[in-house]
Amino acid sequence: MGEASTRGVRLSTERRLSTLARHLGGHSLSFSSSLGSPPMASRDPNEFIAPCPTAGFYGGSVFANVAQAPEDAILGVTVAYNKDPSPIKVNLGVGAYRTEEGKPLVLNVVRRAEQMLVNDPSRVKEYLPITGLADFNKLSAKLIFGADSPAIQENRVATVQCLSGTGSLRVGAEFLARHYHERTIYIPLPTWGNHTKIFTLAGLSVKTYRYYDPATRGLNFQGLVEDLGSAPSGAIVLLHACAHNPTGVDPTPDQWEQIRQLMRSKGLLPFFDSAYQGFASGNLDADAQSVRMFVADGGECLTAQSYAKNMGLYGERVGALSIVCRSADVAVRVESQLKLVIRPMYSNPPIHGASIVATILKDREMYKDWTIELKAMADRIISMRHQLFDALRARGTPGDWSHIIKQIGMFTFTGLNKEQVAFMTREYHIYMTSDGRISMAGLNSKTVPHLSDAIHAAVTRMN
Ligand code: KET
Repeated sequence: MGEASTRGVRLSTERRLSTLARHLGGHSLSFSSSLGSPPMASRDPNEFIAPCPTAGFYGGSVFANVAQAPEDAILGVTVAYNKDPSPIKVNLGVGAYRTEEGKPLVLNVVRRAEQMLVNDPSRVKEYLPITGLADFNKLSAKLIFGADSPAIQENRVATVQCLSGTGSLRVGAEFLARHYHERTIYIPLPTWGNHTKIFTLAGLSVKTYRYYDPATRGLNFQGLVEDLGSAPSGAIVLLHACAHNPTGVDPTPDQWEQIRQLMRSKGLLPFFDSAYQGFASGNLDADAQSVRMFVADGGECLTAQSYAKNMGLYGERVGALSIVCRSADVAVRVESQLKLVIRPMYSNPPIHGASIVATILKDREMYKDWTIELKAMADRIISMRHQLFDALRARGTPGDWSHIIKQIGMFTFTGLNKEQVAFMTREYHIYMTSDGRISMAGLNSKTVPHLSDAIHAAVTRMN
C-alpha cells in the first residue's frame, strides 16, 4: 500500500472512530488528526468501543446473531440440484424452459434482435425514464390487452416497465397499499409461493380463496365463487391470467365470465399475474382472453406481465405493470404515483431486455417468428405431457394420471406428496418442489423414462 493510501485509510479510521465515540458517549473524545501521531498509539480504542453491544471490530461479527435463512422453496431446488454430483440428476424444480437436449434456450429471434441492437451505433446506455422504455410499454399493453383494446385507444392505461413479473407485482402492490382504500388481497390456494411474500411486504393483508380441489385435481369452482362472494367489497383479487402455477388448472371461458360478473358486482379489483402468455395454448391472444374479458367491460384492473418465459428472457428481468383506469386523466395521475413508488426502489429499469422485446414486438416479421418459436416451446411441453402419461400407463403405475395431459402450461401438479418427492430426490436424483410440482419444460424424451421409473417407485413403495 502506498503512503498516500495508508494515510487515507488512517484518516478514514480516525473519522469513523470519532463518530463512534460521539455516538457511544456523547462526550468529546477529540483525536488529533495530525498524521504524525496517530491516535491509535496514544489511546486504546477498545476503551470506548467495548461498551457497544454489537462491537465486532476485534473478533466477533456485528452480525453474529443473524440466523441462517432457509432456501427459497423454488429457487432452492436448483441450489440443491447444482450440488448433486450424480450424472443422472434432473432438475424439474424451477419453471425454466429447456430444449430436447436439456439445454437452456435463447430464441433465434432474440439473438437476431440483440445483434441488431449491438450493430446500431446510435444506441447508448443512458438511463431510461423512471417508467422505462416508452415503446416497450405501449407494445406490452397491446400484447396483453389486444391492439384494438378501447382502454388503449382511450389512453386509459398506465404502463410502467418493471423488473420482470415479480417486480411488476411488487410495484403494483406498493401502489395499491398507498392509494387504494381496501388493503386485503385474495390469492388462490395454492399459488406461486412468492405471491404471499410480495404482497405482505408491500403492506397488503393476504387472504386466500379456494381454487384447487385435490380430489378431482381440477378447479374448485364452487369454493372459489363462495370465497370471492364473501370477500369484502372492494377487496383485491389476484388472478393467474392463464396456466395457473402450480396447479396447471385454469377456469373455462364460461367460468371466467361468471368470475367476472361476480367480481364486478361486488366491486372486487382484479390484479392479473400474466407470467405465461403464449405458454398455455401456444397462442398469445388465446392466453390473454381472461384479461381482455375484464377490460372489455370498461372496469379497472391491474396486470403484471413477464417476458421471462414466453421470450426466454429470464435473467434480463423484463416485464410491465399496466393499470387500466376509468379515464385518461386518472391514468395520468396513477402513472405519476407509480413513478414515486419506483424512483426510491430502483430508480429506473434496465434498458437491454426491454429493447430486445420492443425490437421484436414492433417488427411484423420478427413478431411472427417469435410466435412460431413460442408455439414450438408450448408444443414441446404438451408432447412431454403425453410422453410422461404414456410412460406411466405402460408401467401400470397405480392411479389416474390423466391430469398430466389435462393440466395447462409449464407445470404438472402431480399429486405426489412430500415424502414421495423426497424419495424421488434421494433415490433417483430428481429435483422438484416439495408440493409435487414438476416443470414439464425441464423434461425431454431421454429423461421421461427415468422420471416415470421414479414416480412408479414412489407411488408403489411410499404410499
Ligand atoms: N408469477 C408467476 C405465477 C410465476 O410462476 C413466476 C415465476 C413469476 C410471476 C415471476 O417470474 P419473473 O421471473 O419475475 O418474471 N415462476 C417461476 C420462477 C420463480 O419462482 O421465480 C417458478 O415458479 O418456477
